Amino acid sequence: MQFEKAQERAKELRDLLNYHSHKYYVEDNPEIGDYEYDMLQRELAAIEKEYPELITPDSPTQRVGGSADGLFEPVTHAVPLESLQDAFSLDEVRAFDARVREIFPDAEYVVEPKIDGLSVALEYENGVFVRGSTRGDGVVGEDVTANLRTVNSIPLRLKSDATIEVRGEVYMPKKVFAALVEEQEQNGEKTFKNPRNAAAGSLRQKNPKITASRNLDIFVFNIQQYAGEGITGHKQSIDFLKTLGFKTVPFYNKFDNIEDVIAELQRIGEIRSSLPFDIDGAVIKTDSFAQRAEIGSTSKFPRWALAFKYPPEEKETTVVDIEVAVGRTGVLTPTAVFEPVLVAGSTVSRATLHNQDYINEKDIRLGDRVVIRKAGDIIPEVIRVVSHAENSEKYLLPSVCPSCGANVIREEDEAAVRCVNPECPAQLLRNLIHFCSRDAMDIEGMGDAVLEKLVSNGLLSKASEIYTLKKEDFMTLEGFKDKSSQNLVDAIEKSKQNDLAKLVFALGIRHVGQKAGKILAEHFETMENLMNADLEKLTAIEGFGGIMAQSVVDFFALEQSKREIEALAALGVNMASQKEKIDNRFEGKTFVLTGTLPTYSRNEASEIIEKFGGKTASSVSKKTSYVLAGEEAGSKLTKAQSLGVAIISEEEFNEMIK
Ligand code: 0OX
Repeated sequence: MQFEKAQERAKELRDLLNYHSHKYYVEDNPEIGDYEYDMLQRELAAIEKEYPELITPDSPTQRVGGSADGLFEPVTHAVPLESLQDAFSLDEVRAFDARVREIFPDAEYVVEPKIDGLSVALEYENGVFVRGSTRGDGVVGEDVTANLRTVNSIPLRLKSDATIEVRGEVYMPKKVFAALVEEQEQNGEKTFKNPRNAAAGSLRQKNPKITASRNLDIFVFNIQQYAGEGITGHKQSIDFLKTLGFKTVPFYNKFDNIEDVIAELQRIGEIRSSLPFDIDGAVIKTDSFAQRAEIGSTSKFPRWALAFKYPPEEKETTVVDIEVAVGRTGVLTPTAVFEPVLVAGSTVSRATLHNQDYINEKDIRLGDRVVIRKAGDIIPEVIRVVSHAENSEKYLLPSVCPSCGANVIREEDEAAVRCVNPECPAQLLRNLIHFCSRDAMDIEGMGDAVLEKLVSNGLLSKASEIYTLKKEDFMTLEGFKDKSSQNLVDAIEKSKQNDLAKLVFALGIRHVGQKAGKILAEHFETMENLMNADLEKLTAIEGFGGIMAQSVVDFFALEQSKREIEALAALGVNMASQKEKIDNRFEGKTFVLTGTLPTYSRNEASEIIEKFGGKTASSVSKKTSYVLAGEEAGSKLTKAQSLGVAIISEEEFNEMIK
């Protein structure tokens, strides 16, 4: 990969990984599965290997596990709890074998399921459980002894008086998880996303009673420290742990060649979904301890072990429908509905198809046989089409909005198809909130809550109806009295006099912000002129881009938009720009505002400047006439000083406009 490309992609990957890592570790609410996360992490690691200069201290590849958050006492592990090197293909498994056999041609391996839970260390003194801790970053974990005691399968006393430290994986059985999620749903609580997160959340409870109620379980798979003699290999060590009373990994067969190891990996892959616990792979370990010592470890993982990760389970099914929903922003989102199938432990029947490009790329059609999987064993997705139904046609998103029937549009460079109808019920509340907001029509008191009530009571179905509301209508709303209702009616009445600029912004035309609203109002002076403007006229305006111009044309092309404007006009809303100039004392002068002014908001100051024929700009240059500076003015002030531009306070400004 070229350096510039690698640099760009590395940043993208770091941002993505940091985002998902936060979702997973901090919010306990992952959006993607471990498999996808691993793939992204690998891609980044590969780039960083090629260009080590791209490694940054905040790169997710530099993080080894999570860090303790201070709630539980730290425990420094006497023997680190190492992590495992991952492999995603059988070629990588064979390469691992080749490396081992270079040193030990007679190596033997043990294959275990890789339990998807949390690693813990358990310490026993003279056969008594004395301390249990989480893995943490492998070197320092947290003391969770009290919580681990509640796990019934952890022996509190061993069958011998051994002094020993072992490692195991605490997990939540699938059935326990299902029951817990059902209970959480019934209680209206947030549910855990998967058994691993449920186990992690349960083990880090401050109250051990809660941990106890969660029915966690454990599989022990390693001796960390033991003074006893005579144990020379892994399989033997697990047999020994069993005799001490531990619940050990359920299968750990030994093989003397890699093809048999691979057959075992495949066998485990096949029984995976029927196991009563989640696994995220299988672990291959060199059996002989003497050989392990020779083979050694890297700074991160042992070279004598490998974690083989299974790709997510895939299933075939038939697409019976494609449903299209309109979101609050007007975006149309297609969802495939298919014949229900059991994948990775639960039945699924829907998957998002994202947008038209996604559908085109995979050529998904109604009636298709498709392969689906759960990304990270959580979110269902269609991976590919197996075969099209007979006589099927390419699927196209509807050309009209399924919610309101208005024509939809697709903007250049955008994957989404959108409904821009101002009356579309799916977007109504959001549009109304915008319409009434301070920088738009500025109707004081018409906030989210009031508008929501008006909509749900059937009193509002479009913005123009705001101007038909009467005092009595407000009186029907909970909490409204005579005075508060009158205040709202007055605020609505007052907003009719707003400048055209505010109304243009209030219409919620995509890409047309407050500034563009002003430019349009000043340029066209009346709503009628604006509505009649074509693309050519619009693009000719200074400061007005092609995307904005197209968006304005699309908006006014809609019948619903025209009707809405007519209704607003008929109800007395001002449709003209009233830039009454007081005088032209600021003609040819450009002001830049910076910092917080004592009394004026930025908008108010700009309006005053414009009323005296001046202009405002966002950055300081030689052409700037004045910088109007308030408190905490930053770099603009410094720039003005260096360019010798006049800097004035609000007080001086007030003098100028007297
Ligand atoms: C598991 C599991 C995790 C011992 C040396 C490096 C990793 N989650 O089931 N880790 C290991 O091995 C350790 N084995 C396992 N079975």
